[in-house]
Amino acid sequence: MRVDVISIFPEYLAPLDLSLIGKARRSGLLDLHVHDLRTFTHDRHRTVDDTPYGGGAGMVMKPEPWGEALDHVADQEDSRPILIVPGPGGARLDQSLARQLAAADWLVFACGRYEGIDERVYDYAQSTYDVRVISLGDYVLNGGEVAALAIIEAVARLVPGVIGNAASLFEESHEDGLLEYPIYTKPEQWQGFSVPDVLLSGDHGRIAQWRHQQRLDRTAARRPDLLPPELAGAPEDLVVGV
Ligand code: 6GU
Repeated sequence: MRVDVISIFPEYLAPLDLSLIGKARRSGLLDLHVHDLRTFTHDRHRTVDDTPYGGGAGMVMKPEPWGEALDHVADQEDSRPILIVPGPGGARLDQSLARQLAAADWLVFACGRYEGIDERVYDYAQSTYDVRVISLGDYVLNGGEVAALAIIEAVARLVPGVIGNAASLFEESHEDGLLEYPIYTKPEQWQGFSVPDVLLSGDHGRIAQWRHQQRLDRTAARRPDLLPPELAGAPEDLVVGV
């Protein structure tokens, strides 16, 4: 998969050299390029923002540097990349969208700052890109960079080969609509807290049943919105709090 990120703070993307994503880059599974938006300015101050037409607070990112940056990136190959613009006004990222994005050959991230990017950039980009505005959730970050990091991590780990143990991708929260069960390792006793007996029983049937119940309980307690409708109003012995 190819990934390009355009930002006025390319240093924000430095963590993409670390851990599994860094390894995927070095192995060639992930072809990642970070571009400095200011490269595409032509004035002495390398200006990327200006005041909003119609008035209002804050500054707006100017269209010209974005137009040039998007042309420069898309010029490098001839397929139609997905352009992801991270922003609180976008469609919420979830595991199913991450899976959809992981199937793409090429993602480009346009990280906005200030109040956002001049709206005409979205219109202009449509001719070359499949444009998607994506949000992490209902709160506001200062810019798209941290969101791009999160989206890239959520997506890249689903690209075949990026995670060594592919089985670990199936047994995790949000893969089948329930949160994950609690996990324990040695020692058996720690700070007066014990590992639940059932996990030491060797009875795999009971363990599987216990884990499933834990998943239901946790989901009911922490994320009732995720519970399937047939369990949402279930009696307390089925979904009790954690
Ligand atoms: Cl994707 N961007 C920004 N700037 N703020 C956000 C967000 C994204 N998701 C939630 N808040």
